[in-house]
Amino acid sequence: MSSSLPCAPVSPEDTAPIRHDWSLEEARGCLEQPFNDLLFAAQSAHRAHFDPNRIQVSTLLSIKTGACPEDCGYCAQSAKHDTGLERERLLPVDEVLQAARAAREQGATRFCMGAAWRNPTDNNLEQVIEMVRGVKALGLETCVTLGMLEQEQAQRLRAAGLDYYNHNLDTSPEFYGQVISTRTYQDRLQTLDYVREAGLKTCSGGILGMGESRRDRAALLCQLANLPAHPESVPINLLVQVEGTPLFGTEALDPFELVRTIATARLMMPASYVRLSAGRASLSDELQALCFAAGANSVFHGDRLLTTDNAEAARDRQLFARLGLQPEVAEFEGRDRPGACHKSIDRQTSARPSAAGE
Ligand code: SAM
Ligand code: DTB
Ligand code: SF4
Repeated sequence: MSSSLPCAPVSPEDTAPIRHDWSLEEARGCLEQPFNDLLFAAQSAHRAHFDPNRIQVSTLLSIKTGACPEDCGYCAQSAKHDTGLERERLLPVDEVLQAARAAREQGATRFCMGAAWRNPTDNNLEQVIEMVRGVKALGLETCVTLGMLEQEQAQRLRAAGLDYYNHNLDTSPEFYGQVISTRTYQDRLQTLDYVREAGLKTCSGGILGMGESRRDRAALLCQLANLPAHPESVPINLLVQVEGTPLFGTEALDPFELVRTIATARLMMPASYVRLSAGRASLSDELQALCFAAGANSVFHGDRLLTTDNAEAARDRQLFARLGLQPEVAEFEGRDRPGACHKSIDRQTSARPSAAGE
């Protein structure tokens, strides 16, 4: 049937608008709708802002492992839990650069460095800045996750050329106190403010499967989507249960809840990368494919995460090939290399001055 209406081009903002006024009821409504309706809506939003067959690939390295003073109930690295983890000092810069070179050879475009700190000292920061400079010089995007920052520390990282800062809200404000007692939700939001105001890109998401409710998952997504700018990258971690942590033995999450949460994150933050993050090693290929169909378009690639195993790199390569997923290609000096394709970046650089959160 033909329509008499003029056929106007549809912009991504029309089909999948960027909003910052999500109510908890709306978020829950998205999460709870029939699975097929949710997936259809999420796919439409994904296609409005991205090439759905491209995947962003990051590699993670623990630059300082264990003996963390925080008591996060999920974490192998807290000094408060007996997980048998060996404490390690901050890695030397050349070792980090060697790992970054290997990651680049494996096709990573971003190199993420994680440290088991409550917050970095200024001396720690100086050493991390050296790593950031070295990794950037290899043509990789840089991301670090170092715990809470002071305003000036965020500015120093930006001045050194850091691209992303990872700082997760993890769960809803209401459930947070049941998982972590050594810092508050407000502390996390404050660091996110400093990071954004310093001009860094934000990577912030959460963990599913910690015994939280669907309401908590909806509330986490509301917190992220109602920030002044959407995090450019939203990692959705599935709890990796580590023996010796308080959350070890938590009842496993219904895997469809993971898919639903990814789809809802895609709907609420349509121009952001949604990363299917920790927990992938335990997912079947079919479940991962459902997560990609629901709008996940980024992963950690490489055999290890920080202290636990990731999905094996060889298995990833086979899975991407079977699904026709193309890893994104790195950008240099703000220009796309031939073959690089990212609808959202193209649009943002031509029409919109800042990234996902406008
Ligand atoms: N210490 C810094 C901090 O907490 O911000 C940075 C490192 S910390 C390990 C980074 C993130 O990893 C946490 O915020 C949490 O979301 C995630 N994470 C840690 N342990 C995890 C686990 N066992 N399963 C899933 N995600 C985990
Ligand atoms: C994020 O959201 N997930 C990564 C990264 N940011 C730093 C960490 C996952 C850690 C998984 C448990 C571990 O290996 O210790
Ligand atoms: Fe420390 Fe980060 Fe682990 Fe919490 S999540 S215990 S802050 S390393």
